[in-house]
Amino acid sequence: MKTSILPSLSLATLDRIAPDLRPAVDPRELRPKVVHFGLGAFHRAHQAVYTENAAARSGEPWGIVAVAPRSTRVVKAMRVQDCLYSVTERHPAATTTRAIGSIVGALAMRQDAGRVDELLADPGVTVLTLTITEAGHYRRPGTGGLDTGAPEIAADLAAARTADITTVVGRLAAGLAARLRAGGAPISVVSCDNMAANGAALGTVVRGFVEASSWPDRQAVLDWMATSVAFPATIVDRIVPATTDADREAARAALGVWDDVPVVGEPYRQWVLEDSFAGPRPSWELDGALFVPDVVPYQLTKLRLLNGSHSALAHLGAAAGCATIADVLETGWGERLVRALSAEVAPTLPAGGPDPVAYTDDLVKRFRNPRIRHLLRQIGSDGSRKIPERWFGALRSLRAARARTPALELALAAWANATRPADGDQPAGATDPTGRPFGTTDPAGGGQLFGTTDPAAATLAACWHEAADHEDTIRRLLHVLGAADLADDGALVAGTAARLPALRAGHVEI
Ligand code: CS2
Repeated sequence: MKTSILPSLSLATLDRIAPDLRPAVDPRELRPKVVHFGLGAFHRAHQAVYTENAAARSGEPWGIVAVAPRSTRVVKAMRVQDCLYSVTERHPAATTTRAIGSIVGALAMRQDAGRVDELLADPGVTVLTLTITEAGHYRRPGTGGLDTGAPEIAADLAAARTADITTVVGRLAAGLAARLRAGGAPISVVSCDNMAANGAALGTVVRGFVEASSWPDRQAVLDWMATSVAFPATIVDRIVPATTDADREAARAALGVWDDVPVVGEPYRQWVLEDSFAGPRPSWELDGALFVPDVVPYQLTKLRLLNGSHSALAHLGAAAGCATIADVLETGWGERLVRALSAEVAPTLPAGGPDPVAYTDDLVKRFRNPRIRHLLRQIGSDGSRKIPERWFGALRSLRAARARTPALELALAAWANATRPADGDQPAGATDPTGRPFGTTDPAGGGQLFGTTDPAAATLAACWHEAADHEDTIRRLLHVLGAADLADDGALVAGTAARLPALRAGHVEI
């Protein structure tokens, strides 16, 4: 909340901030050449920074128009500031702040549908990037195909106008179809979400939408996508907690003007991209991005070690009463958990990626950074969409090799524990004070034991009421995640269920 009458950061006030804190390029020199979906903190602290540095170092005018799928608040706030905002890097011992100017437009997906249509059809726009979260893909658990039964997708398939489309998957499919109809210039669609084979995963759901549509030219759209739309796989990395009011105050102190949409992140950042673009792109390599023929070794290392540990720390830490990742690393078991999980999972990683031991050493340092308040609740949210990506690939390889998996079982038990309805353990058929059966938790309003949100919260909560015992609960929860094979692994289920009572009592034993 703005607490002073300081002017806002904007093109008009840029000369009030210290020259070395100003953007690396003059935003007025940039052109809209990249469209990004997902105007959150992560995009502003990651791809927007790479794009600005690439534009500054190449002299090419790569500007981003960022589209917010839902929130109009961030769009308004960005527009007030001519889309300028600051990134603060928090090192354990020092802090640096800089204004970023690579975003040249902020649009609301539905309210500004006409402008989004124009940009997606524009041959000058050759790159589309996305941060829409795992849940935003509407993948069918288990198969990864588009969940056409999800009400949002069904509604979008029936939408008469692009302004009525609410999912990014639907919006992207409709935008690509419009691009073909306007001439069909090739375009690269760059997924920046934490999923294995994220490019292919996104391509699958977008194609699934086109196939399920009633567009007369849907086959032509699919044929054109096969030749002219690239979905390179990428791996993005930077720890960026949600912005707080304290961060806004800190940005004000550093800049001397008010920034309503600052972002705060760790100093570390990484971007590895599959070198298979369909057309021109920013020279992100000038800012350290790595273009490689095969991202899989990097992707699995990051997903299984960093994100895998993150989810384990989030669910275990919540059980133990911690609030942030750095808090968990302060406990006796936090670092032990990261090291045990990494050591357990390392044999499943393909050769050609970072050394897992050195990677884990770095992770422990990054997680310990006391200046980064990364809330467990943020990381633990959408667990049903995250943990299959982060744990199940490794779990399946290890179980197939008959290896022991105690760290993953502990993590799985902690996730299961966190899916209990906030109302606590209730007998089957019990109702809450409003007369609703327990387990009909509002998916938008959290309702899980530690306040996390999850699109499957109600279904997961119901597993606790329908199950005969803890092993049965674990089996049911795994079925909700589409992991029937893991639910059939009796030793895994028993090992996981055995951990539940201690976790329920707040004890983490590792
Ligand atoms: C985190 C990630 O919220 C989460 O689930 O695990 O956002 C993580 O911080 C980033 O992937 C780091 O690159």
